[in-house]
Amino acid sequence: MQELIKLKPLLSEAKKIAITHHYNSDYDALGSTLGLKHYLEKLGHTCTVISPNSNAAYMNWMPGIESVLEYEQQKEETQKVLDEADILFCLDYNIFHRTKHLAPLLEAFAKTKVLIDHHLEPDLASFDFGTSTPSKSSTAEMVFDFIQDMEHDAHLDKHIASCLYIGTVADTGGFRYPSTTADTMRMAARLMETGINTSHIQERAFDTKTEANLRLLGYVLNENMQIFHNEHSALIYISKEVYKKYNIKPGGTEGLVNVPLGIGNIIFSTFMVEYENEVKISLRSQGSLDVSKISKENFNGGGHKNAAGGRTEVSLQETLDIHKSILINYKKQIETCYNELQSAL
Ligand SMILES: [Mn+2]
Repeated sequence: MQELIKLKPLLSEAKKIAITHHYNSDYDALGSTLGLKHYLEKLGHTCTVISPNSNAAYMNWMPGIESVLEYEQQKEETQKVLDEADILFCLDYNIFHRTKHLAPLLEAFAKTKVLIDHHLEPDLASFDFGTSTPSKSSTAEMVFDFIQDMEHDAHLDKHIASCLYIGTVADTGGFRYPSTTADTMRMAARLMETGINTSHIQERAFDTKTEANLRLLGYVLNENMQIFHNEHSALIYISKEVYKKYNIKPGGTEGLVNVPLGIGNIIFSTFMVEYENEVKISLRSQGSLDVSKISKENFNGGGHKNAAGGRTEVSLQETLDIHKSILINYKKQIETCYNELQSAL
């Protein structure tokens, strides 16, 4: 894979460009892809953002979202865009299977493939150009860096800025996670200078709860949250029955995994949802505790050091048993990490 900036000559004349992100989009996935689209269109290219599946309705405020193709609903249109595209951009994922059913189409794409991503363990051999930097706060920040490296700062406008801003805010937990750097803050300042209303953007982005969401939160915190004070750990789980009873929509449990970290001595949080044939798991940690490693070793998953996902194909009860064994097997590491955090600052 060649450096991203080596792509510059290819972008010197108008191209047809397809831009993709991972399955079940989040604000960084859509913010980075739409931000890149708005930028590349200013250079005269024709761009289409392709989402592997439907995007949550609460994201419909994003500039350009109405033009996004959703593969699972628009298979023929997607195939046509990919057939005609000269360049395929892959953002906020680094291996094709993260796009699920869209993956075979992307693997078959025979022209230039470009990676921009910040997850661990990239499949570099699949891409011609790109950048893979796990220390970066967000893919949105990497798109900003690309625009700077192209010496196109003057092209930044409100549409590009809104998209990149919300992607970064979401992936840094509001500039809170350790991936937030001085560069991240300088970028935020530059994006604000375009005139975007950051306060309004965050209200539109995050004040999206429904009454059912809040009642579900009340229920699971009361009934299905376990706190293991000695292990500095917490667990929340949702069974199939509860999922149905509260009529949970995709994205409706977003952020629940972070809630127990609000307890001062909790630094490791696990969240499980039981579906028909699988249990999906989200893991969060603070400090040096590497949950992407824990997920890889126990839940067939991966992600970032402090935020990872995984899944099992066994019952919820068996998955809860795996969690029990994690608390035993990693107790020392969790303890060490907790002590580091106590002595920090
Ligand atoms: Mn991201």
